[in-house]
Amino acid sequence: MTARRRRPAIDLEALLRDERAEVERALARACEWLGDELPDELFQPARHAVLSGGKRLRPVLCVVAYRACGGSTGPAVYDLGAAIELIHAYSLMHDDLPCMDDADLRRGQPTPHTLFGEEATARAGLALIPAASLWALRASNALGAGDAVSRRIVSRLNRAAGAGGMVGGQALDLLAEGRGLDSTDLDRLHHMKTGALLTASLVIGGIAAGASDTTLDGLESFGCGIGLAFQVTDDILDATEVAADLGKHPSDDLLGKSTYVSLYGLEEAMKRARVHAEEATEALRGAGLDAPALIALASYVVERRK
Ligand code: GRG
Repeated sequence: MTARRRRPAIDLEALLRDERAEVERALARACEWLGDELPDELFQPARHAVLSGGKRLRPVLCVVAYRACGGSTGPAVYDLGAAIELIHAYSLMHDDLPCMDDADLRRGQPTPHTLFGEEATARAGLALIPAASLWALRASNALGAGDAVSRRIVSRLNRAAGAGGMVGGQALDLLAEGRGLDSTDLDRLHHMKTGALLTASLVIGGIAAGASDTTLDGLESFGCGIGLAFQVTDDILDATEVAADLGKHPSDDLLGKSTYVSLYGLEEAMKRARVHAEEATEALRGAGLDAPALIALASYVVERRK
């Protein structure tokens, strides 16, 4: 008798395809609004950065967490996810500038400053920061959230993006260039630089859906786990894939940064990525959140090829 394989609970490919299609529509709406808000000199680089593809992981996490916490999906929650992606887009624009990583290729496309110039790109990136908050507020109002919930959402987005999160992590990263970091410092750096916005995406989805504190704590721990899993995997891909397949250049190794692969070696880094993803999944279960789509996304984070 042939063993029958169990059907996976979630069709990850279909989930990503469908969610990304909605996210792209929401980003197009955000860009239409940005076109009215920004002078053309700033709008062009901003639009390029926002609409140039990418995995759209942050908005997808936000929407999937929202649904897992009982929210019923409609355009407004995708707009909320798009607000988070505006912050992500600005961070990549600035990270790629000549004064930082000096990257010419991202998502298989020329980076904004190579097309629109450094000054316009730096300013357009800055313009996206307040725009993200305004767009999140608008989405939160459209979801029918009261003032207190809207405040929590916008405050969480800004805390994740700011000195205690992504900006702080980037500052640590810049200071660490050319120096070897130990595992505690490397985890701390990436917990802030990458993990804070990924975690906020989940928690914001939960807050918008009215989740309990226990559930939000579960999402928080899940986010910390997948944040580290994501970064370890990024380092593995950086070390093993060629720039043309990854769609980005230069690699962290070329930039003289400490990576999980330089710290642990390839095999051990792969093991650690899987362990972080498993711990994330356990944290969700521990909080009593039955969320197969989030668990599927935790696997995606370590199995992706880009
Ligand atoms: C100057 C201190 C200072 C701060 C400026 C530039 C900046 C603020 C922060 C950048 C932080 C940064 C680059 C975070 C991103 C980390 C990351 C994992 C990026 C790649 O994310 P993916 O793989 O990208 O989700 P896609 O292309 O799929 O959207």
